[in-house]
Amino acid sequence: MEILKDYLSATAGKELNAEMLTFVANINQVAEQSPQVAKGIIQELVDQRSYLKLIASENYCSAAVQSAMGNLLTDKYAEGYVGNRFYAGCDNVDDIEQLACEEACRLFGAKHAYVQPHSGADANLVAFWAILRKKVQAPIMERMEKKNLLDLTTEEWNEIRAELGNQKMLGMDLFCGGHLTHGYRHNVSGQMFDAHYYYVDEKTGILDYENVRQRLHEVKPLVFLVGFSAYPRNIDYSILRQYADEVGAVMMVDMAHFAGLVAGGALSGKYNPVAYADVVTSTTHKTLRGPRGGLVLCTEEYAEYVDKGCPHVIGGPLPHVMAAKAIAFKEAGTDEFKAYAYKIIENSQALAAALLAKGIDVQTDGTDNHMILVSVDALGITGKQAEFALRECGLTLNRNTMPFDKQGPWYTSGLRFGTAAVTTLGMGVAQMEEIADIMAIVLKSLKPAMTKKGAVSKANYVLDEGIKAESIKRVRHILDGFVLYPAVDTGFFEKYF
Ligand code: DSN
Repeated sequence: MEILKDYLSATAGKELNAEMLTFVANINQVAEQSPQVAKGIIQELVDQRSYLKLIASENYCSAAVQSAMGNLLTDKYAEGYVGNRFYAGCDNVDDIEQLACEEACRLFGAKHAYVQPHSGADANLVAFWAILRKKVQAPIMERMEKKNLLDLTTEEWNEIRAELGNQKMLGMDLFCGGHLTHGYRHNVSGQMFDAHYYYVDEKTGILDYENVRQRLHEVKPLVFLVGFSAYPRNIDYSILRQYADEVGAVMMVDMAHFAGLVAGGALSGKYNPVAYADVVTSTTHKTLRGPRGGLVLCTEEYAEYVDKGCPHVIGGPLPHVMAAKAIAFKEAGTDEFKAYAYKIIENSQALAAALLAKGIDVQTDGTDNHMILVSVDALGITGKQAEFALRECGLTLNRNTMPFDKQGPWYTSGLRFGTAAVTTLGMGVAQMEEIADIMAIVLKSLKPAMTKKGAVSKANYVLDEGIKAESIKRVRHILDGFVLYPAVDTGFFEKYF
């Protein structure tokens, strides 16, 4: 393909557009091997520019983060950790990983950081295993006066395995906003641990601290897991730390969703989990706006165990992604990012308030973070119908279970959405009010379809064509003012694919 050559000749003598040139060069290389893949990349950009990205767990990372990820660092194996590798030639990866760890510690005020996990789920597994090894395996080994697992007899080994598999975890119930990896039976975490749950208040949807304390005293877990993937309110980690100490539990917080709000200082003091937890896990691509990946922060007590994440739990680290994490952590330490973190919350509160004013059932009557939960139950539709209809109307978000949801995790009664991505695009309160208006009109107009057998469908729906056309027009009008990666002209590629 002649894409790069054509671009260079079309722009000869004109001012350099470095971002477009980089994009063209990358697409040119990809297209030479696979035009289909190149087409998919461009189409994804076209689509992301055409829909309002309201998925609470997504964002748009910087061009620098993307460039750090897309290079020859991917070719290097680096099992082990900085200075302790199972492969030769890791000097540069050592430097990059060390830098990323230092940036993460600086950003979050953490004692120790581990930047290898490939995802938030991996980060949680690394953390679980570190806690189990430190709190269960190490004391038994000491009693047995053994230093190496390979020196154990079969009986000793089985004793340790049985003890490791006999530990309790207390986490937030999945339907109340917890995550699959917080002990849900279908997830390995629910099989690794004897998992127990705490719940939000059925009426208010807000965490009931006294109930959490009671559950801690009933269960007496090894791991007290705090954090969520669908909860719109602040959590006071200082109180939960006291409760954890009352029963001697290890306090672990999964801040995957709100790490960017912590990094930017919008969640601070008692709302900053890093100051209180023993171990904190996160993703790096949600509000934190970095590459897709995971992160573990911990006290010195767990550092040597967490550092063994690879090879004990996960496979070879991704050096290119660690490089991108180093960039993202640095970006998140800037004043610009701080303003961004506050703006995310201002926008989500404006969106929630506007929806409430239009009679939409916003859970907990608002939000303290980037996320809004809405129940569509009273509208006579399911979350699945609402999600699909809104997507047809130009809004991308996801259905979500509500606390004590009667529709189950497939159809659900609710929606979850957030403002991290649209805030990155530069949108503000005026756009949130416009989005709320579009959403409310679509949701209120939606009717469930009937099945062939005459029952009310939970999946299919009737969407008024006029409302759909008008919503798309309004969405595109908003997006026209906030173009994603504006330096890139996707129209240039039309003739090639
Ligand atoms: N996929 C992430 C989320 O959307 O919250 C976590 O699983």
